[in-house]
Amino acid sequence: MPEKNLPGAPTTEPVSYDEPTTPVDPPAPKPDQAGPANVSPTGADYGADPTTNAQQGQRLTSAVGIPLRNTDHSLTAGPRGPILLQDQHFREKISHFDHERIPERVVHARGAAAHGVFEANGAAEKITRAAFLKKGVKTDTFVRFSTVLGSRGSMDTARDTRGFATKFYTTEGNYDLVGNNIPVFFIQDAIKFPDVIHAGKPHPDREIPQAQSAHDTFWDFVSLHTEAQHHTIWNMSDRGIPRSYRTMEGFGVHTWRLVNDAGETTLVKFHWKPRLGVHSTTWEEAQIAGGTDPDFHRRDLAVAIEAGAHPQWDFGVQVFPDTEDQMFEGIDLLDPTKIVPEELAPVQIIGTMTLNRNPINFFAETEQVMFNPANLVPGIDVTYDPLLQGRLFSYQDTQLTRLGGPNFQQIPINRPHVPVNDMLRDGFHQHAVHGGVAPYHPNSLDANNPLPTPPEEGSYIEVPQRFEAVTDRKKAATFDDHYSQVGLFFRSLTPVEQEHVVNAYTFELSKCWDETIRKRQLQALANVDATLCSRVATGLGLEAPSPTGPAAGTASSAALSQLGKEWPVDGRQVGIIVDAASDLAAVGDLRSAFLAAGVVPLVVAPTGGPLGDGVVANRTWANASSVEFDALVLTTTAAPAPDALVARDAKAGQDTEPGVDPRVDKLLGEAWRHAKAIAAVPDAQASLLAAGVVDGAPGVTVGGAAELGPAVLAALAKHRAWERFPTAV
Ligand code: HDE
Repeated sequence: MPEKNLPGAPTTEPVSYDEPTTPVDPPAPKPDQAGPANVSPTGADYGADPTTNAQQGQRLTSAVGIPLRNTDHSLTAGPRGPILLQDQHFREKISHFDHERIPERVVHARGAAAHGVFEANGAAEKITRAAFLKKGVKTDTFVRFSTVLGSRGSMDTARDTRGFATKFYTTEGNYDLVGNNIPVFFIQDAIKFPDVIHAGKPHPDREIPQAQSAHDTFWDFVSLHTEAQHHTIWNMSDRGIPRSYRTMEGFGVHTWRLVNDAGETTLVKFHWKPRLGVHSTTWEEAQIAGGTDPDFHRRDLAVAIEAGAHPQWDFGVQVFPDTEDQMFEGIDLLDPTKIVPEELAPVQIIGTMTLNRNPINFFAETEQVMFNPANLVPGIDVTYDPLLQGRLFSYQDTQLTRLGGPNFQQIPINRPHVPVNDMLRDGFHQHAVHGGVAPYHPNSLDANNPLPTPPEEGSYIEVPQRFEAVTDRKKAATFDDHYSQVGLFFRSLTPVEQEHVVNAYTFELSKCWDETIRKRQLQALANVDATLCSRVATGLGLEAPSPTGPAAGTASSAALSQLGKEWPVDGRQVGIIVDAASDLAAVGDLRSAFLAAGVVPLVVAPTGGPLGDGVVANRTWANASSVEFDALVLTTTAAPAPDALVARDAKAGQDTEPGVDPRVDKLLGEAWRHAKAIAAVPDAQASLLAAGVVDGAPGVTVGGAAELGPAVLAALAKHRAWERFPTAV
């Protein structure tokens, strides 16, 4: 290398350079204006879909792809020596584990989810231009059901409101309908949300009770904020303890505004109507399930979908004219503590959703999914319900902490199923490798990309609204009636449902230590319904106060009761109790009959294992719990050996009575108390009686094996035999 060409080197001879003889185009101003290719310089495909970047290949690697020889032993100085700091595999594995948990949702922490498909029937085409509501359009959905108050590990069957949040992956982007199984809310203004949640969550000193409303702070809040009384009576009803996520209604709660192609607007309330009907557990059943199977609802949903009993909901709207005052039949449509009875505005079905696929990974999908009522597609707009207005801020905001930064929309479950071209950049956990130099608008360097969509080509347009108002902190007088619809709800229930409401209030208030709270809540009940108040007061041993407001009305709404119809039995579970004396061939036939009807038969035997005639024990008498079954069939006496009985009774100084094994006795006794169908072969009649089951009572059948299947299916279609229990009214 001649030294003369080095810059700054002393030169003794003139330096010669090669000059270009032909002019060339200047290079592109910046090569990074082009989007980066997804292919490595050596031609390896990095994979366009990051979900495939995990678990590729068969061999264990580190997070950066280094093949590992061993993940069972850390690198130590000798077999009994200390672990070396240089063990990168150890540090990476433990450090990642240390950070595996993210904050749980501040509310609705406990949930379960499933994928599905929504198909529109076209009935909404006249009132909305939303593409996913056009006739025959099928849209992917992801639904997360949840409780509100409990922590992530709390029991499913707590008395609580249930979340019913649906993400529609439409061709116009994601639309989230973030609803509940109760059509009204505790409060009328979003600014009260932290207050009601602080009151409902466990007490801050000892952090108890978990996932319950039966405590002082909750009842302190709802008795002081009488607007909460409507939501509270729904909680105290059977709606607060659903049998299954599959048997819950869903409600959008707020009034929403739909816009059609002509720009005309309509107000609507959204409803999900379960094809399986609305069903609940009994209170005792909910409590037993909370102990024996805290995952009761989560398991039920997953098992039903796995078994092919895909739950379905019809999606409907109540429709109201978009008048200036946004009132309908005297009801302020902007007040989220009010329903519009279905008699005044029927629910019109606009499509059907089927949940047909369980998530592959709970954390990646169910935990990381985010919903936001502000994710709206063209054709759906908001109203000025003050609760909704606050929600439009809260959901985007909460994810910053929960999902750790502003890029949560890039998480696979949250991504839309359409192309995205935003100008959001950088931030924690950025997964996109954005090309170009001009993430601003307008620009000339990227040819003004991305281009806005003109309104006539389908961009989102906020409905123009005129305002003339004086700012203040107060609610409209039309929000003031806190009682009449609470009474409407109570009056619309059947006597047995009313009995459950009375029992729930009595139980919950009896758990309040402070008598002032109990009395204040009784005062609210006096304003709702005199009978309800006096029955709860009797249970609490307190005086029933007189109403302080206007006299209760007399109207009722049939749609508010859960009972009185027959529904499909898909995915219900029947326990068939057997032992060595059972006719196993008949049991096999019974199983087949149940399976053919879409019902899951579970054989409950003294021990596990194959029993003969192709019948296998699914549960044992010891590990089965009555709450797993919607009905029981007893195919044997299930009596303990006579010797044991005689010995027991002799010890107690009694004559020997027919007995039933205590484990089976418990199953039958609970099924009886929970109003479930019970069937038995004639030989087992004495065992039924011994367990306290009344032969011939509603929902109880004794008969030949061929009769039992149809009898149980008929009883299951009614959900429960509530007639077994006399009510106080
Ligand atoms: Fe929510 N709510 N909410 N809520 N909500 C959340 O968002 C909030 C309300 C509902 O499965 C949070 O991502 C405010 C009504 C469901 O991921 C949070 C107010 C209704 C879910 C939040 C309400 C709901 C949430 C917590 C009063 C029924 C679970 C985690 C204005 C129409 C969604 C999250 C899921 C979750 C705020 C009231 C339904 C904190 C401020 C009314 C189903 O953002």
